[in-house]
Amino acid sequence: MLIRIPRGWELPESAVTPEAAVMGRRKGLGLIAGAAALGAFAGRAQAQGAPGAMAAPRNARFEPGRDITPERDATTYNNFYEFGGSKSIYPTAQKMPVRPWKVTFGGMVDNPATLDIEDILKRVTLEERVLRHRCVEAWAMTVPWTGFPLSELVKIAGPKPEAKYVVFETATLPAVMPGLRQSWYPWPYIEGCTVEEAANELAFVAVGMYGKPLPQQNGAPLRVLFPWKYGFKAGKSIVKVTLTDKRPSTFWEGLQASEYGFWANVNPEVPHPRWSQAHERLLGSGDRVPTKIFNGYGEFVASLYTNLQNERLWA
Ligand SMILES: Nc1nc2c(c(=O)[nH]1)N[C@H]1C(S)=C(S)[C@@H](COP(=O)(O)O)O[C@H]1N2
Ligand SMILES: [Mo]
Repeated sequence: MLIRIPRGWELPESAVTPEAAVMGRRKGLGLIAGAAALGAFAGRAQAQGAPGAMAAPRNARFEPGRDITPERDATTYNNFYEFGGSKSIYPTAQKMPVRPWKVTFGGMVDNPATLDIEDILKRVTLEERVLRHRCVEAWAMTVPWTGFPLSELVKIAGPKPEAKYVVFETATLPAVMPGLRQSWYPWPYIEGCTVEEAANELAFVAVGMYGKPLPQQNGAPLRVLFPWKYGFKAGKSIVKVTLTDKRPSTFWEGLQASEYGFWANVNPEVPHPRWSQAHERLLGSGDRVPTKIFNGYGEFVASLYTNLQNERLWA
């Protein structure tokens, strides 16, 4: 069988010019149509996910320093390519069943296991954190997430001393994910970080947002967050956590390594090959604000990289 992998310039427009596609679509969304769609989606989300609230004490250590993005914007403007290449995948994503949900822990671990999400939730302490999120496409949002430190998830697996990386694999459910038919993408969606990054207090696992269980389009029932990195590192709907001594080949790196590297730390001074990263557009208000190095989280994470100056840390 002949497998032809398209080169960067042959990729569909949605993959290579996210900015242009994004801005146009946003302007076209009528207020009334948007509100109606959201109402319908909220009803379905209630029926499928764990209903009701997901309250947890707020951790005030991570001050966002800007307004929280309206919930409606954060939950109707998404990147989740398994459901399609547009930002408006939220109606399609409602079909993904999020219970029961199992996560497999494996690789260089003391406790290889497949655990139900409910068992994982029993072993962690939930908190709320308001975190800034910066997509590589230069839009950003500020979201109150409910979840727990990534270090707690890694602890459940029990990494062996030789493990150097943590790899996260997203669900692949062809019956409900039409985007998987776009065969030029290197499915499954794999992302990863070093064990040191995973141990950093800022690395987070979200299971809720805005005081409610995560909606499907935002990565239900659990997704990772690295607030100092570009958003594509934040794998959604995780089914597998693997500890390894080899740097994983990640989804976006596999697609276009020159544009989306392994480290992907936010830096306003290192442009994407096709656009500037100096500013970002806030979902909701549409305000254009300067981007900060490490997305403003340098005090927590800069020390992770002092001995890695030869790595391509920023793109
Ligand atoms: N499985 C999966 N995870 C993913 C993506 C994706 O396409 N598939 N997109 C990433 C990108 S590019 C961003 S910016 C964030 C978007 O998260 P949000 O939709 O909750 O804002 O999810 C990340 N996680
Ligand atoms: Mo992104």
